[in-house]
Amino acid sequence: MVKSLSLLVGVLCASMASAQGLKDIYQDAFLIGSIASHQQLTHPDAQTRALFQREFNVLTAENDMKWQRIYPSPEGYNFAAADALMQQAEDCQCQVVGHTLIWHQQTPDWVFEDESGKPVSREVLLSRMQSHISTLMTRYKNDVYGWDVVNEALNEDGTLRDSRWRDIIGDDYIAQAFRFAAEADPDAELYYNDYNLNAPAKRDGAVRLVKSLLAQGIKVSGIGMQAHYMLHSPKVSQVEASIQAFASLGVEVMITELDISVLPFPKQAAIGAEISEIAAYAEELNPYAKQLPQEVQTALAQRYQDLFTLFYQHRKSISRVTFWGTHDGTSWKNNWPVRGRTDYPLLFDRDGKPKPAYDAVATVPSVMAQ
Ligand code: 9MR
Repeated sequence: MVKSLSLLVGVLCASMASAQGLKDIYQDAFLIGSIASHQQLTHPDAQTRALFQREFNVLTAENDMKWQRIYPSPEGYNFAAADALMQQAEDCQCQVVGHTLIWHQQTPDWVFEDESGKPVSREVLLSRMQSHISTLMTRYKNDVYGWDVVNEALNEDGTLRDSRWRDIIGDDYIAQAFRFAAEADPDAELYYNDYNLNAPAKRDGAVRLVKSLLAQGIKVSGIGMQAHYMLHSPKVSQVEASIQAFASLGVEVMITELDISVLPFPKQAAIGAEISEIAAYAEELNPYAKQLPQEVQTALAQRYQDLFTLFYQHRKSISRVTFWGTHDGTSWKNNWPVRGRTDYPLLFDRDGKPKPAYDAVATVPSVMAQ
């Protein structure tokens, strides 16, 4: 009797343990997020659904809320995929982050032009900006708790990037976007999101930018560090310095687009996530086309563990860690900065099975509690 009871307890504990996902393991620390690709939104499969249910408590659309997708032409909006995201989120009891309202990429030319193709005036562009922000934020007021209001507005040296937004409106386009967002949904969290924020010059640029917005009385709730990392860079200490610098502004810090490439980085491409920088394919840039060698798998697990140890140490400042992809097969890293490679940047393999990196991440809180 005693024996069978302890066996039963053992089985129950084991099944409870396997029912625990990262969202449960990190529930006292920060939200754990994933993205939903177009395919996953429009043709949701049981495996992805199960993964969302078990592992994550916050979702972001990978592409389907970007201007080009949701408002491709002046004829009107296409909300189908974004609406599907809200449904998926409800199914997995996940919260939703809106990505992204204002970006220099993926915004159709018509937004900046009049009917004859000439650039519109500052007033016209501001009014289009306001209308777009208000349309999305009003429609998803009850579903989306936080928005990437402005994405990737900085150069690597920390200065403001040239873009059609900036050319036509002026340097205050960022402030205007945040003001419009605060008006559209006063309850929503509003974020500035960018890549390479670990690099000192860009980190300083983000600090200057957000400090200046806050000084003007503009609401900024948090800074999203995208975190498209590699096995050996950036250094954990650099990431930590940025977390500390952003937290000291009094805003939330989020790791918003985490993935770790194991592939060589072509010299001609700028490290980061500038999607226009594509380098030519070469066999030597695709060394693990068939499979990932054990030692690289182990190094990836160690790298994930080191980063999550850091994130967990700074859990008071970090509100969310979102992976940019569910499993390796769907990652954008297979096609950037070189098209057609086989990369292994996430916690789940191409069959949706947890990799050693998953276990490494899952054990951080209990190891640190000892
Ligand atoms: O992962 C996204 C990829 O599928 C798209 O082709 C690309 C362009 O829209 O955007 C990728 O996601 C980017 C994100 O929206 C902003 N930060 C950089 C990400 C990787 O390029």
